[in-house]
Amino acid sequence: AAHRIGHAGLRARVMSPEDAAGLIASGSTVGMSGFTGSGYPKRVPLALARRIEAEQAAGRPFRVRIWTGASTGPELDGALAKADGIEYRLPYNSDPIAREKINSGRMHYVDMHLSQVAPVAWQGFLGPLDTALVEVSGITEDGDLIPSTSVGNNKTWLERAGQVILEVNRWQSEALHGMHDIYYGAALPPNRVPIPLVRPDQRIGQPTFRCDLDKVVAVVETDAPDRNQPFSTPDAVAEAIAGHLLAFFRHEVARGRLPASLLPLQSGVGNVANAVLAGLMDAPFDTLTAYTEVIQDGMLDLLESGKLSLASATSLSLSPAAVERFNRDAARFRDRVILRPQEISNHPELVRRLGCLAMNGLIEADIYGNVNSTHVMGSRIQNGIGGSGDFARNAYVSIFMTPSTAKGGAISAIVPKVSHVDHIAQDVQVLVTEHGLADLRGLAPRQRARAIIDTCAHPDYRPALVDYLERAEAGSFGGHTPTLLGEAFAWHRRFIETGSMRPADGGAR
Ligand code: 0RQ
Repeated sequence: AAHRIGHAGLRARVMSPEDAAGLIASGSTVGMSGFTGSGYPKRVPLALARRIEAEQAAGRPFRVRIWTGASTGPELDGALAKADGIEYRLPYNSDPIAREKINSGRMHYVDMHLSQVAPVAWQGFLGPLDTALVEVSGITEDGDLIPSTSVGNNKTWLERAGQVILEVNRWQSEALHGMHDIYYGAALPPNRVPIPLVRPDQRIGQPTFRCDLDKVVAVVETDAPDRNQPFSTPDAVAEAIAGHLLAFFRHEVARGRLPASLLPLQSGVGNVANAVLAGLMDAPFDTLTAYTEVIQDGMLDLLESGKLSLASATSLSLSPAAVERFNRDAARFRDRVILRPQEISNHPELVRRLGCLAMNGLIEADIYGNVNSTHVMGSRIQNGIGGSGDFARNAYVSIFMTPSTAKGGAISAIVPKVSHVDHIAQDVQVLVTEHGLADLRGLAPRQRARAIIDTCAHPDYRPALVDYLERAEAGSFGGHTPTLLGEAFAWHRRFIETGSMRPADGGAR
């Protein structure tokens, strides 16, 4: 891997992951690279976890504060959480062990909008950043850093941190060089200026990170893959959701409300999102673009087929098979993939200007179209809000999609009242399940409720929702958004008590 480190001075700072982990102090804050399982450091966090375990076994408490881009991988979040070594973490997490620590109260977790992490760090509200621990795919002769498969908040971590540790991962394709666009024009108020990006395919920055080389205390060589997970082939539910959504796009084009090549697509992570992208392969839309957060398999297929002319994101999140295709052909993708800092990929100003079509998943929605993306039964975190808020509020059309039930039908995804709110009704314009698509634009709360119940709810739960709505309309304190305060969470309570939201007696309540 030596040739990946072009700068002689940095070559001289190569050391073992154990020695590098030794430079991280207990109680300190570490800004790590990594976004949706891509581009995260893989060897130093594992070595740090072992060190933490040894310290704790010797009766010396050792915990660190972790900032990242978004979710990382088992060698980082998993290993450090298992060692009970994370005192505080932000933002988005999807690691099961970290999730368990958060939900058992062992770890503080700050679930922020992903576009806001870097600016808030610059504002100083998060306190000092001691160490940046960043995976790169190479270092140039001049000491510029070639980013890896995600950009995330790395620019900010490298600039803000007191010391820098680099992991140079030779497993990553060398053809990544040139794919990134690192924007250096961001400033804080009152000096903030418009971001000069008016098309998704524009480059407004440079392909590498700058770094003050005096701050680099360690360079570690790595040869390990990202956490690339396979996607399951879309099931009938995902295909039905995709079908409704594509019919909606065709309808909007026919009505002249969307151009024939649509508008820049934003797609959340997960199997339903991937099914929608797969559906676009056969849909009558060409020269599509994506201005999104994550490029997953479905988008790679669209790029390969030429349906998608360009994808802008902050990270790749591909299955092992897709990674192989990507690496084989990375030079070809370089012109049509742009990876940017997450504050740019998700920037509200840009999402609004470009008019993104936002498509995100959810945990549950209520009859008025408020959306809970994060908390099961109002209190247990699943993952986090991720970039869904950045896109949903500012999108041209904000779409949320979900199977109508969860846990084998024991849970209705449409409930009288969401047990936690991430996206208020104003930010939820279209709701889609396998049963249909509710276009909520321009509808008042009671009209939204009828549309959502009739179109999106599972037929097994529809009568109970209608019954609730009718009694709320008759007996609510106010009539604008009829609500029975004493009953609004009865479905969640019933699930916690009985394991199912279905009324035990088959009755409506
Ligand atoms: O849990 O695996 O334990 O069974 O939630 O649900 O149906 O597999 O759906 O993968 O699309 O995830 C909202 C979590 C949906 C995701 C969420 C349980 C369900 C399962 C996953 P199990 P599915 P998906 C930009 C966009 C927030 C971030 C975001 C997410 C698990 O989309 O994290 O949008 N979104 N980012 O059983 C109890 C319910 C449930 C439920 C689902 N009502 N009650 N459990 N589950 N609904 C991209 C980024 O920011 C990175």
